Amino acid sequence: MITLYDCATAPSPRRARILLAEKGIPHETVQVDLRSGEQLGEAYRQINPLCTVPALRTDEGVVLTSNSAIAAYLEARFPLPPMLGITPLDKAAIADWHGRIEFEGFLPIAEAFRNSSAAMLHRALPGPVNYEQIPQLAERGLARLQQFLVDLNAQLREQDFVAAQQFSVADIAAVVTIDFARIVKVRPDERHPHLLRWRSQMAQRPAMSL
Ligand SMILES: N[C@@H](CCC(=O)N[C@@H](CS)C(=O)NCC(=O)O)C(=O)O
Repeated sequence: MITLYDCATAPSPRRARILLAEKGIPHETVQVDLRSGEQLGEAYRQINPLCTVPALRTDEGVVLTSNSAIAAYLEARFPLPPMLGITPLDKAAIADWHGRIEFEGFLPIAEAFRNSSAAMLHRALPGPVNYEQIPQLAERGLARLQQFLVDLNAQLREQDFVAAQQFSVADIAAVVTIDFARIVKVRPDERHPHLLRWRSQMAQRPAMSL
């Protein structure tokens, strides 16, 4: 049985959770309590030395430690419904937006949050090594996040999905990222009408409430 190491309150494992649900893949879930630091404890370190969630244990017993690896594995094992595109150009468009959402959306939010929150003191980056906060990175993260909202809104101007006219991992990552922005008190508003329309269409998919 596939096992997802999850944390119900964290955004990164939510991507894997939604992907598993959209594909209808049976699995077990183990909660890792990030608030109490369980990810840094010896037991979880034995499972994932990177001390992050999500991690996914495959049927073969291999532990995958990133959303990218998890999506690649699940798509190869359970091709339908496709979430990474089918044609070469669709695959390229989805990979392009998936990467942009991580680097231009998710990471700026993480930078803004982790470099300013008292709860993240000495924990400016996830993982086994402690890093100090750099307040200027929080400021830059907020500025980049505003630009990301503008760019994603423009991308959705005449489209129902983020990439390749189909539901994909790019939509999953974008929903999780837009919702995660609340942690730094940012929400799309009337300046982003296409983004708001797309987000309310996405809310009709049951997996998006996970
Ligand atoms: N590259 C990873 C990033 C995972 C990640 O950063 N997860 C965060 C939760 S959103 C985490 O495990 N944080 C642990 C910590 O802050 O110590 C992926 O997306 O798969």
